[in-house]
Amino acid sequence: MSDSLLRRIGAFSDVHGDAVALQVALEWFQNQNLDAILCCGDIVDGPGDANRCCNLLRMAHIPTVRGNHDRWLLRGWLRDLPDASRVEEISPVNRGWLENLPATLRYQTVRGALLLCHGLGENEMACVRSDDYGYALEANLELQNLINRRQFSLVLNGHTHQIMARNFGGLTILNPGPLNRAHGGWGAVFDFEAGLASWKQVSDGEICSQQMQRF
Ligand SMILES: [Mn+2]
Repeated sequence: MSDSLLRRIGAFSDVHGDAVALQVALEWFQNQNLDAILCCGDIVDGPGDANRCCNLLRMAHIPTVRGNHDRWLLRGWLRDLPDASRVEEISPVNRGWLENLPATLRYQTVRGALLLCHGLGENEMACVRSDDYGYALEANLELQNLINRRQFSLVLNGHTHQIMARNFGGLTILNPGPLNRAHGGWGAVFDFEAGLASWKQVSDGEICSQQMQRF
């Protein structure tokens, strides 16, 4: 990882316990000569091995922000969700790692400042969906704040489980989609120099290119 402007990154989100997909994705991303590999949160809750997911991310030093499920696990909230992770499954070192995940991280790219978050900014539950239009966008306070403050050119987020690259004036929102294979097994390479999003899918232990979009 370099401290200079990011040109091309790998990103994924909403792992939800899928350590198999995470291992495949990390190995693939690590061979792509990327400037950074970033994770938009929601590591836990889902069928699979949340503790192993934490191990993989922690040992690979992947910058990760906190998702709503990561917060809920630590607070003991909504533990009756289907496939909810149990806090006892998570090793003390990984619990500490989860506790210390920031809500947001900031980066500089060749396309301007990037905000890494799970939802929108500090709010892990806020989101923009690919089919939100009109009033849904106007009434989206977190989105309007991000657009109007002009502090960031790029938001890299997750939470919706939808792949997306949408421009709102000077703000581009990029969502790599959910890495958990039950939700699609998505990850993405975002090329800020070329303005190109390339979504990848994990299937049968391999990564396949699926969709590209200019942003
Ligand atoms: Mn979420």
